[in-house]
Amino acid sequence: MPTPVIITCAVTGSVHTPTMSPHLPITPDQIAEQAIAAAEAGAAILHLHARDPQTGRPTPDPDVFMRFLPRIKQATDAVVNISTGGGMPMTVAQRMEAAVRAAPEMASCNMGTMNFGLFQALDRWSDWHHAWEPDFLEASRDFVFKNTFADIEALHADLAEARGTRFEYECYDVGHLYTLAHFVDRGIATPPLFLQFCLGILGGIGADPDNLMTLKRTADKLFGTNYQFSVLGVGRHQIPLTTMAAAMGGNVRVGLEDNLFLDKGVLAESNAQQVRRIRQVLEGLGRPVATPSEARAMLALKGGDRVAF
Ligand code: KMH
Ligand code: ZN
Repeated sequence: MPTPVIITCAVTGSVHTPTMSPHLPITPDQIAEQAIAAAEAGAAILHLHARDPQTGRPTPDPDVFMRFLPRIKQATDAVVNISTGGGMPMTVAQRMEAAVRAAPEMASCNMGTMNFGLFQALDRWSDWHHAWEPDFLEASRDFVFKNTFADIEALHADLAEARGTRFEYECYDVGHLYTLAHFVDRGIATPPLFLQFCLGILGGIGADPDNLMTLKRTADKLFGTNYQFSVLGVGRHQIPLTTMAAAMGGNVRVGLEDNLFLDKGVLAESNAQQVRRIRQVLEGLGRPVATPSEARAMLALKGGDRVAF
């Protein structure tokens, strides 16, 4: 039997802003509805951020997360993965608050301090719905996405050790794999690892097939068979790179956090639409889609009944 593919759906994120798409979920109701529909379409993992319901600005407020997490849990069996990457200009402490409160099965762990340029979007959109949007994008020119060794240690102490949460290790460059190997050597990060190769962020590795091969080869060298990898490609690279990942035996991440479109010039009307699109690809490749319980077994997760929401 071919191994099943875990589809992660990253539902809203903190990279896109409300003007860019009317379909970007903003309110707790919208985030819950789209997350549930994505799970029904085949996503085994839901990667979640929160937004201020009035303005759409990314927020770390655990109370806002708590307005949609229980609803998602009641309606689906999907694995809930809470971002600790947050969004600009949150501090690392703020970014961890929701995951610490909710003790989810999974959280993201970003593997290096880096630039994270969003300001190129200023050339593509105008007539902003909210004054904060252009200011937010412009601020990325001088923002440091901070993920130091101490930050990664703190995440493992407060989430993995204290709460049994396991990580989606967000790797934006080859060096991030070596940082993860360092944490494995120290016994802090433990297999089976779930690596998310993030290609196409301005500040990280570029979105092309050769770079994906390099990431995979490096991970093979460092982690042997003790890991699973998944791929996200930003914007128009989403489907080509996730298709390549699936053909290479990996897992895939889709969702409006990473790409607002379904086809060139055509906005995706929902996260579920993107999940269905990659599902068609997987079916064509003859790779079965992992159920949430298969994903739990593959990633050694603690179970959906052991969370605090
Ligand atoms: N926005 C993605 C490129 C996180 O939430 O921790 C990476 C991400 C980070 O999802
Ligand atoms: Zn995210």
